[in-house]
Amino acid sequence: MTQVVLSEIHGKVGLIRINRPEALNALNDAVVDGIAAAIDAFEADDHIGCIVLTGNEKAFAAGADIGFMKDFDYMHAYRTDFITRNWERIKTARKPVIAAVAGFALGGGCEMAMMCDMIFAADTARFGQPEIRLGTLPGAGGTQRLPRAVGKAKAMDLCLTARMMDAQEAEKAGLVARIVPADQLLDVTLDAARTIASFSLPAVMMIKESINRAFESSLNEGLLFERRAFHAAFAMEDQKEGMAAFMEKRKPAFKNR
Ligand code: DAK
Repeated sequence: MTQVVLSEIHGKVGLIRINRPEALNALNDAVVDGIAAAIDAFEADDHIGCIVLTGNEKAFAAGADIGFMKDFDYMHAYRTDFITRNWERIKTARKPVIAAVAGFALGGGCEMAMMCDMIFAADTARFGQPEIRLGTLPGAGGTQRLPRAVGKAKAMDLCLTARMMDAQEAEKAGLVARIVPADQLLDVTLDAARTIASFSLPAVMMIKESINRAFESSLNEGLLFERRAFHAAFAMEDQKEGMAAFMEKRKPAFKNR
């Protein structure tokens, strides 16, 4: 049987590939369980400092698998906690997760990319929330994360008309961190992930946690959270090492402590 999720280790970076090319990487339970299991493994591995989630050149993921869910009734969706149970694993990852998106990122695929900490897009990437066409709505965060990323006007436009947004528009709107020529997407994303993984992991995690706080709290609460984390960083050996290395004009040797 084909493995619908492949995971590889590239130095200190964990790479997860969604692998259902025949269905444009449509997301079913097996795929999302596989992604969750790969994240579990990379989170538990002290040698991994950053995770990359990608699809193939045609699709990151063209949405939740329509054939899989079309006959669900309310009680089934509610009792099995459809989407939530395994999808939330991306959100709870403490190490950074970068989505490398080429081709389609639609519906649940766009929502999954938005659950990651940032999106690197190939110039072929196309984002959209076309659920309205299916007589339903985004259900994995699209109506909440998209307006936070691109603003209300564009989120309404995308969710209500089902149109797709290309990489340029997505970058201009703030959904995407970088656009990369398609044939370089993985190399550039892995390079950025390697850079992140070369730093002190606890410092990386504190930065991720603090930035995420910006979306969960008032400015003052967020600033207080950041200040506490900053003060706590003085308890880290890596802070002593990082600052000593700067003063001594040498490369720091972080120990993730
Ligand atoms: N599900 C299942 N199969 C899919 C699929 C999908 N989302 N998208 C594509 N495929 C399959 C096609 O059926 C086709 O299979 P075969 O006919 O070859 O067997 C194959 O992938 C290739 O697709 P096409 O032949 O259609 O390829 P084209 O290049 O012509 O078109 C396309 C590409 C992306 C424009 C088109 O495939 C398309 O419109 N796909 C559907 C996109 C879509 O509507 N995505 C949103 C799905 S709904 C929830 C949370 C979240 C969600 C639901 C609930 N809860 C919390 C309850 C999320 C919902 C969604 O994501």
